[in-house]
Amino acid sequence: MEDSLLLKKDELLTLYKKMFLIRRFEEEAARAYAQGKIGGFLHLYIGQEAVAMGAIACMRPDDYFVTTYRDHGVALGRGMTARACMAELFGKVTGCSKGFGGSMHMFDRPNNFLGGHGIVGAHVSLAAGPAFKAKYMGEDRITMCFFGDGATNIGGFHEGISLAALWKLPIIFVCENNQYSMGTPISRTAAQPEFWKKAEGYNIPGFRIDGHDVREVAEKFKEPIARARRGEGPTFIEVVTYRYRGHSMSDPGKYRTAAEVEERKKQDPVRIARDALLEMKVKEEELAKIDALVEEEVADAVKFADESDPPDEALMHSLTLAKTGEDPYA
Ligand SMILES: Cc1ncc(C[n+]2csc(CCOP(=O)(O)OP(=O)(O)O)c2C)c(N)n1
Ligand SMILES: [Mg+2]
Repeated sequence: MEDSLLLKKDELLTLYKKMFLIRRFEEEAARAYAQGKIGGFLHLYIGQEAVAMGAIACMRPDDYFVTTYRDHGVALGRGMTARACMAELFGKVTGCSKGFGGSMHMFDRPNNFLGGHGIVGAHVSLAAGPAFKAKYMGEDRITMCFFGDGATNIGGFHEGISLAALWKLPIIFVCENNQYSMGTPISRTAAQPEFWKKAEGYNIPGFRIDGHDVREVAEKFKEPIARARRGEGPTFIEVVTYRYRGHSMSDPGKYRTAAEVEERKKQDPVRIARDALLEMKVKEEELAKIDALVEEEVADAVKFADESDPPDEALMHSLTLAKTGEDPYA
């Protein structure tokens, strides 16, 4: 990569810390799942951390984020506390969705993170909503919508991108191409495996980037975001990445070889960021201190989640928009 494209050391340190937090948070979540402390689904983002963090690094606090069920990375990256995120996984009242949403339904209004959605592709249409609202209200806020390679084959994706393109909405469509939809490789799902080319069907710009180096992701996101903020409409960015764990915790991963996974791990985004920092003359001891802080934060989150109470039924009945009268996009 050209020197001019590199993030400053402090920026990269911040991104490294967040990526390591996401990694360690999810490893501990997997452990808690195996211990029966987390129920339902749990889709891990391990291996894809540089996608969320590179994108988030270029956005403003008042911008919106919408993503899939593989949502802990975006939630934590956007600023949700490890405590609120872990407690949600444990189904506790102290979780970000008061324990009613679980892994797939993270939500964080203060950080403008609008979920966490379980229906493949449907959230692409939902994401066009806040983008429309921003344009309608004359705000220069962007919406960033993440979805998988598999989602580009489903109706909701096409409906959302079609209107967003027609109305030149301020939204970035981010296709996280992790090579698989559940256990099915893209060679068996996609007639057009260069997903970015789908942008052409909607007359918007599209391109593909590698998603392993957070510096490169951040660099490549800057211009599309500036373009959307100028009112020139959406961009489709395909980010090539890989998930190291199964589709969800119940996936034994028999559709790919251990050798393939090991080969992909050679491009570990967390390690790439760490190595880049060492090259920038950050001392090993400084990184060890950051790592220790992250370990503390994750251990604290697990303890907090474990010790929190589950929500009660009365709370469930009181939690309706009609009752609170709140605007979720305020
Ligand atoms: C409409 C719909 N169909 C099927 C499913 C079941 N399902 C959950 S995840 C998934 C695969 C999606 O793959 P992709 O979009 O590539 O995202 P990834 O899981 O790889 O991040 C499927 C088929 C669903 N949740 N919603
Ligand atoms: Mg996929």
